[in-house]
Amino acid sequence: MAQPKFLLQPLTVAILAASNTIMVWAEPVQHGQAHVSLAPIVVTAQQPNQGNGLVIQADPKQPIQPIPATDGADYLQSIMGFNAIKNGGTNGDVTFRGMFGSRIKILTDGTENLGACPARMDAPTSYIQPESFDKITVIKGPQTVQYANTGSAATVVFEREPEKLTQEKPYRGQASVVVGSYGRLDHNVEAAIGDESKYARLNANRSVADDYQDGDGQSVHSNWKRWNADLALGWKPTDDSWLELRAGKGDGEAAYAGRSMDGSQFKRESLGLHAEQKNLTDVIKKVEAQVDYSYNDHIMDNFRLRAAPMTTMNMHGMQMTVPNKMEMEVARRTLNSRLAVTTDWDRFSVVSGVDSQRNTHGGNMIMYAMPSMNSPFANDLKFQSYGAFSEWTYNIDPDQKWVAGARVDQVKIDSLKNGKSRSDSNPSGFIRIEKTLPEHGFKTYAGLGYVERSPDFWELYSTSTDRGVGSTDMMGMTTYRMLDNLDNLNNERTAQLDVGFQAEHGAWNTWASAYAGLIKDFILLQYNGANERYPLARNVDATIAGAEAGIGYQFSDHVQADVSGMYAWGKNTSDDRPLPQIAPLEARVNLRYVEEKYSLGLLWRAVAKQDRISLNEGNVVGYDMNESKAFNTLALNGTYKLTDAVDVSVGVDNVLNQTYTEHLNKAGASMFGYAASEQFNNIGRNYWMRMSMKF
Ligand SMILES: [Cu+2]
Repeated sequence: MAQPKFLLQPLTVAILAASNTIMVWAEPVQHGQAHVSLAPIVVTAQQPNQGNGLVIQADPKQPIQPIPATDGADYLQSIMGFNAIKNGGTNGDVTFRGMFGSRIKILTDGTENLGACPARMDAPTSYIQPESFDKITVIKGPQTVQYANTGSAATVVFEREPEKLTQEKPYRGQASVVVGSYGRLDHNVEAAIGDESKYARLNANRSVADDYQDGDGQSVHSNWKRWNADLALGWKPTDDSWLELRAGKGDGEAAYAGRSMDGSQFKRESLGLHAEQKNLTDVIKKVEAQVDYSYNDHIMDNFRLRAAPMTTMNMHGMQMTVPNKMEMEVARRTLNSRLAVTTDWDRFSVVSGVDSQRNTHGGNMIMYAMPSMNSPFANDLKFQSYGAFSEWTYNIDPDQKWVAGARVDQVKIDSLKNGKSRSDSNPSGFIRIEKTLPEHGFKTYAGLGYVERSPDFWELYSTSTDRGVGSTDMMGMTTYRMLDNLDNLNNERTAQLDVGFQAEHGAWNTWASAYAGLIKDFILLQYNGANERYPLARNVDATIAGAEAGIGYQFSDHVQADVSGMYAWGKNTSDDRPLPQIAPLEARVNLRYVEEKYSLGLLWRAVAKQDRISLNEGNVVGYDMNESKAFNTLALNGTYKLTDAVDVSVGVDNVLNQTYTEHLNKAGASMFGYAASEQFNNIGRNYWMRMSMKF
């Protein structure tokens, strides 16, 4: 990977160091302040928010524990309901309530960037550096239809906001450095300059880490390097108009303990134009339009970040042992567009719009020891969708409202290898009631949603089927690619009930969100062992249910405690067995002491065993290989506010140096000495420090 010289690195450190020195010296001793602002905390639990438990909002510019996130999946795991299928140190693939992949819509500023790897090494979250965003919004369940191809489990939006600079303060920004065990070093800079009517903003970051060690001191193949740089040019000709042109680039490499290859390139190029006009008339409150282009170019191989496995070949009658080097380059070019209009009329607020997604995927294969197996780069699949939606909010009174929405997506998938195609019309919709009892500090909701989705790229591309046209390779293995069988999988249809509440009463706050769903034609993958190169994909019927909940108590102005938990349950009713790849019951206990200048925190994470498994079944990335054991980990954190603008946070994760693996960790690749079905372990005790400065 080409690592650019990161010129900002020494600069950031210098700025931080200099400003600290100045601020510490200049710190006046103040007494009798009318307003006491407490030190920031390391975020380890869901805070009460406006969204009554259905909509979770998080501030990605605050540190989390474990160690501040390097990608979107890391950050999301700090939110109850999320887990991840881990590959190694980074680029995990999130699950939400046991649901995986396209069931979770991951959006950055309203656009979706799927990544290119047929094995999801570059899951959508792997291209997201959370600290470059201002806000993360998670909408649980199928309870919004505002985005193309509705997510049935959740919709996650990483958002940046337009700059609000003035001539008095024509700049704004934040810089942070994370230093941690095992060579972890992150730099993040966000800097904007401009005035009331125009601005330029740069987001740049870099993150590196070496292989970590588990609690037994065993090294795990998990190092990574990545960088991102994004520039936005904004124009606000009037208070109500906003236009932003943005361009970004990034690259990285990551070692995967749980795979037979590593990711040696994760190139991203993106370009976008976003426009917004507010208050067009008394009724038309907002018109938003956006066009986003992205290009992902990913290389995976088995020799750049690890030693290639050896293979014995017969060359001119002689047995020779040679390294079996291979690599694949895969790329996806995406063009998404969206137009949405918000109208307010009497007690109705309506967001309606149209959107489209188009992307083309292609790849090559290079086998160094067997050049006859090489295939040159060629495009293989093309996706197109056009959608229209309308989402209505009807305010019955200030404390009660109905929200409902409907959308339809027209999806067309073309195999560019054989000219076959598939077309689907996918409806989705929801209705929910939200109620507030302000005198009791109580908010609640109940909603019903429905989503129909076409099999996604991975379910079509990275699977086999027992029907259709097969091909036999030189090893004598026959595989059937869905590429040739676009019609073999039915659309997956989910109907789900979502209910929840949030309450604050004196020193107590509590929240819960629960769901129960029926999934018709759930797309399930079955791994049958060595004879099949690709998992078998098929439709089954399923029932799912579960909940996330939390309770917090404020002992005093300074001492808080909370407990939160999550549980997801799924059953494959066609075969009368559990749905696979569902993380077990988990609870997190937080104790926090917050003072004006500093805070101290303790996070205890207790995870139960998972015995509801379905052997050798799973999704594109992971499958159940055994029941998993319970474990718990302890983490400590602290912050210190040097000035209003500069704070330091420190953490010790896995304080007791436990050796443990999580249910969803992938099996370690055999070349690293793992036995069959032996999962790699999580990181042992590790330390980190983050310094951040706002300017
Ligand atoms: Cu890959």
